[in-house]
Amino acid sequence: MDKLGWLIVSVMLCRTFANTQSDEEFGYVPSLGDTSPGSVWPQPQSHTSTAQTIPVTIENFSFNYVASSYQCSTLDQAFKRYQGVLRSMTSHLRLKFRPMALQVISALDINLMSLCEHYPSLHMNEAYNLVVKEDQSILTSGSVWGILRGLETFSQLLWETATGEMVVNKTTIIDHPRYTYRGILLDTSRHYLSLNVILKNLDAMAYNKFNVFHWHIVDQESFPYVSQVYPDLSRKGAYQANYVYTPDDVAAVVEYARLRGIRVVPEFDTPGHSLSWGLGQPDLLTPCYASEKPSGTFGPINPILKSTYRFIRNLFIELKEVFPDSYIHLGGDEVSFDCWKSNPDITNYMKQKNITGDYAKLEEIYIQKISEICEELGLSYIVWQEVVDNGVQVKGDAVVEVWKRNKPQVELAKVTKLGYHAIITAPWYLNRIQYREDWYNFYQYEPTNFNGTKEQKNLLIGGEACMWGEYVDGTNIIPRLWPRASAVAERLWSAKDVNNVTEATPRLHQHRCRMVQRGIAAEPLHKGYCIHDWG
Ligand code: CP6
Repeated sequence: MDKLGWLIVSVMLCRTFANTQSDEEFGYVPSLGDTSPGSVWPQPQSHTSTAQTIPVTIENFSFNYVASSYQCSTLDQAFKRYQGVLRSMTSHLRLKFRPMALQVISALDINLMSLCEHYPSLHMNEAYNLVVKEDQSILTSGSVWGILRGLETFSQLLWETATGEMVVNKTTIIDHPRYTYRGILLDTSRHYLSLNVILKNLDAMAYNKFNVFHWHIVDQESFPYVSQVYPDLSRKGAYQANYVYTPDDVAAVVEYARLRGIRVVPEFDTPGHSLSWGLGQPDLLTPCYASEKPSGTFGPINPILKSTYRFIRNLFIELKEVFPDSYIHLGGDEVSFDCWKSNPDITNYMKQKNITGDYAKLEEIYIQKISEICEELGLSYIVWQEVVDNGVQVKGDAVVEVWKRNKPQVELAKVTKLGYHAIITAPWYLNRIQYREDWYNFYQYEPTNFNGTKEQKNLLIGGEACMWGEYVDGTNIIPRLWPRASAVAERLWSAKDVNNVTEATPRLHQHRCRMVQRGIAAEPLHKGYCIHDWG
């Protein structure tokens, strides 16, 4: 045996030896628990497997359409990605020989039963069936998006034996998501995030079956979106010249997401949270007054000028071209009325409209006009809960996002009673951190625990994990999100009764290690180690 061979064997002996020693001495940590490998996260709706394992050849693994299947370039690209994922599962401990086996799995058959859709949507079908057995393994779905989810599941079923052999258990999975909207919010205004980080996060989202990237792209602090109709917005509003998203950058993000069955919903939050917009667009913001003179500071977007609505309309015409999703997020949260109150032109306008003193009504007038622009342009929209709290009537297909941590159940009951679709993010503020396993709370939150009829519960279409950008940038955002966001992923995908943290812990540990192995810098859940180390 050569030197390397001896090294491998001795390392393996050490590991075997270590596992027989006392917990104390070698740091074996029972709190993470043991679980059979090849567990799937988020847990499928139905998963049956036997103890029988079948070897898998992970080099040159092939994905083949069955004769009756539709074919699809989105899937062809996914096959290449997953070939890479499978190859990356080889550990450095892997032995170069494979025990003789009568039957090995070297291919997964694909049966796509409908035409390939180009872009994912709120109503996409993500259900799939997966059967893994010796003679034929087959993945079936009524839609390309279901095949993508099934490929992810298949990749998670493979595991490495102690002798370095890749195997899979004989398995049948029937799966579909509990909720159709499963999002992650990233905020690229408080800190700029490089394209690399955004794409890396889309990889992690795909590994967790998330399907919406809510891109909170601009806010008070900076305006990194490069607009072709209003280039001064980013020229003057970005942190610096290279901290921007050009049309090519946005197209790259949208395409990368699409290939993974992830929608990109951009948020252009108004009329509040818009300070950075004012740097590149004169007269857009309300001038605030002090002692009957303009103070030089600015407040929310000025709702009383015709130019405001011309501007928004032109911008949204562009956004409709740049972002293919049929939804846009209009924001509408946390509008401070102080500046509007100080401005005499606003006061006069409100007198004319007979709404003196009713600033929520003024906000309503603004949102109503923006809503009409969306309607005219054929854009559907999402709004933060304040919009409805302030009495605005939104469009029938609008989605209301419940974020306030104070009694979200009461808000959900109210919003759905009004007949609106809702998504929830209140329990999932991942930007907030604590020195403990805070994913327990994310995991155990039951979205349907509010007073309402069955119809009302059906109006709740999902939720989002939020990562607001005040304290994160490219250096720490990925570990802060993962694997904590995975807890949210399982809540939104798996059955209602999958909420036991004790059962989930070993699976989540395994899933975190799997993400690490795939190049996601997911932080540890607690004490312990991954078999395949980082780096
Ligand atoms: N920015 C915007 C924010 C927040 C919101 N909107 C926010 C509020 C509270 C917390 C975190 C973030 N930073 N535009 C609220 C939706 Cl804890």
